[in-house]
Amino acid sequence: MSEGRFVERDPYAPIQYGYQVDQVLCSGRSDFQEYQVITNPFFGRIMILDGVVQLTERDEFFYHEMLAHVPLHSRPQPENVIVIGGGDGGAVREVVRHDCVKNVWLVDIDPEVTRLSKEYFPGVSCGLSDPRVRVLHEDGAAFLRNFDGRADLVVVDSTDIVGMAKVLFSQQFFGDVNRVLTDDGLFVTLSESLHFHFPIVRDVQNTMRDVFGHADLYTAPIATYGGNWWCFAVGHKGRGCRAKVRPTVAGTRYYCDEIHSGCFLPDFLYSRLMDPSRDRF
Ligand code: AG3
Repeated sequence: MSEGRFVERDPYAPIQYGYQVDQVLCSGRSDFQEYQVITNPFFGRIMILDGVVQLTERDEFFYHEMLAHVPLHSRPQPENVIVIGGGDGGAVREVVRHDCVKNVWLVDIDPEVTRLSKEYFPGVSCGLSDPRVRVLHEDGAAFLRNFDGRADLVVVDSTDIVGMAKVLFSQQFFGDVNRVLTDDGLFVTLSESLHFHFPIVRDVQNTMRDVFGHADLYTAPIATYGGNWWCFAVGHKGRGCRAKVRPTVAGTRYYCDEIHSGCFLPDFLYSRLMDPSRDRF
């Protein structure tokens, strides 16, 4: 970071985003990754891990709301939720808006992310103090392998699909998720951008189909993630999450009935995505 400017090192994007830096609030290295918290006049505070923007005060809620509320509103009474990654607490903040949820396990390998979020992003980390939430700093893949309960929803909120996050997109990890899910359970994970990462999005769909039997895809506009047309991949055992079965919980700023029904990829685009001879729409 030099001369008041941060240029993102996005692993897969064909363009690079640059941000004006007003202040560097902190910068260092945890046991797992480099981190920075900076301020920008437009986005507010920004958390950066290994040179990639993870969240900004301005647009984080689009991502976190969509990650949690699309799957949760598709079930009458989800009770047990596991979030892998997401140590900042943004996804958990949305999960705990659901009164029916009884237990949330947040499993992020890096305690530093949680510490940074508590210190610099109180509006993101606030859900972590909810009594239903257990925060564990350990390997998420190992946690799932050893988990002996069942979950109605497993969410992966990781960094991009490189380095230590890669295992969270493997057939083997998906298999462990599948074992933990109830028969009507759902698995949701980030799946990069349709503009920039077409084959990656397809690969995740194919792996999900193999493991869970069914896969689906919904999207949301995220200002700060490369490609912007951001994907959420859903693995399920027969009943997906297209139908919303409960009124919207209080407190959302983006998610609502219209967004739920409009966020899934239309069939004509989905079939192009899944056509193995294509690498773009
Ligand atoms: N998890 C998704 C980060 C993806 C960032 N990618 C990028 N900027 N190219 C973020 C964690 C927030 N809870």
